Amino acid sequence: MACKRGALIVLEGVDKAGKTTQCKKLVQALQQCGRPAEMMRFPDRSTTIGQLISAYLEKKSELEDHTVHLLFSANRWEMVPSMKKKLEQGITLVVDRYAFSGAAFTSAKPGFCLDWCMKPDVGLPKPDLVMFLQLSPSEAALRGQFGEERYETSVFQRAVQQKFEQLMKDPSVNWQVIDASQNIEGVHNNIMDHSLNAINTAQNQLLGELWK
Ligand code: FDM
Repeated sequence: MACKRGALIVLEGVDKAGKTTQCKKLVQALQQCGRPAEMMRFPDRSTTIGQLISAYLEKKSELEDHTVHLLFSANRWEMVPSMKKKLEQGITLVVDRYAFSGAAFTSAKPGFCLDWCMKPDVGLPKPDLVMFLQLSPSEAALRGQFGEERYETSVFQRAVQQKFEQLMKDPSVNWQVIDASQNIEGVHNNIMDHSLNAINTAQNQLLGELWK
């Protein structure tokens, strides 16, 4: 490795937990302390596959459940070459949702098991750190109404939360649970501490393969 690699850092959590706000703050704070960092999000709605997913989420189109699951995974795989390149260049990637959302959301649908849902993402770049922003359904409700997109109902979000809890039992992934009920700065400080640790550790390690 010519230079020290960047870390792959993922934020997961149920709706209203503040993932996007925290991803943005983290990238800014890392850049301000001289650590190159960029934000990514999945689904990446800018690609051809991402546009199919976006239309589905906005309920403008219907897709069979297995099909859309595989499209979400393909949307991650299509970004792998550029992700690897950036990590090799020493850029830390802060990612808003990843394969864990993929497995949790589809397996919350009737007739899907977690194991099947994880399979298409086996071998993706393995995050050095996955932070789960924890927020109880009652606290989430205090943050306002759900939006209009598919999956944005409290019943479905509770099922998703249970699937995330199952995924978090996997010791091969560096999970950290963050209390998202604190104020924005409190959550940010917590996230920043974990991220700086992960960046320092990752620079001396090879990038792993997820769920392999
Ligand atoms: N989602 C997201 C999935 O169902 N599978 C996936 O692999 C990913 C990455 O898409 F409801 C769901 C989760 C959420 C929606 O919403 C994307 P945001 O607001 O763009 O994160």
